[in-house]
Amino acid sequence: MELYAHPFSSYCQKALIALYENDTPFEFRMLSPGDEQVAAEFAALWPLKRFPVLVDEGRTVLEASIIIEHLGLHHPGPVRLIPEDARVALDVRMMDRFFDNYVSTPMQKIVGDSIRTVKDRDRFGVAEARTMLDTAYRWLDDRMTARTWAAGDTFSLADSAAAPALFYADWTHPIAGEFGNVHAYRRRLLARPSYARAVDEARPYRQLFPLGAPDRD
Ligand SMILES: N[C@@H](CCC(=O)N[C@@H](CS)C(=O)NCC(=O)O)C(=O)O
Repeated sequence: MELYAHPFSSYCQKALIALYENDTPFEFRMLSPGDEQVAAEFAALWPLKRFPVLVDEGRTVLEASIIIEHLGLHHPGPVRLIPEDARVALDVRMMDRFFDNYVSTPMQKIVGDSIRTVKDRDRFGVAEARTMLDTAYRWLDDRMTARTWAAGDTFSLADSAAAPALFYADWTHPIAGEFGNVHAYRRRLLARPSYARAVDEARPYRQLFPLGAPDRD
């Protein structure tokens, strides 16, 4: 398998967690600026140019969640990120959508806006994104009161989405101190060996963070 990705990208880290959880072998096709060969392969695979993209025996798999579903179906390992019980899996997928849509998306909005020229900035959209993050943090804090992982006691797809989402969201729009359950959950995610590895591999690229990476994590 080949993964077109960059180590500092949040959605790539989401897919890498799944690969690292089961030590699944793959070739990292690094999307680094200046590597025109990889860039051309990637653009041919997916004209929308959103990463990660997985290629498995000629099949192109788009979207981090679907890559994780694909790995669970075609390359299962001891760690199952999608529970076999379909009812439990539904809760996992619901939380996966929560982290993508209501944490990662507003985080990306704020970060993306910061690299626009001043005249192209979207103040209204950024304010909306900050409000969405505050509401999402509050809801999640309540949800995590008695949980270790997002969908219960077992690490899952939802936690693979949560780890980079909360990692970068806290850098972008800090999680308020009152949300102790979210902070504790973020710490658990950072201590998970698969995510700790992804974070370590991305350390050399921290200067890419447009808002300035804080000196922690
Ligand atoms: N819905 C996609 C989102 C992927 C995504 O937004 N990736 C970012 C990197 S974290 C990207 O491709 N950015 C490049 C761009 O926006 O041009 C997924 O779940 O994989």
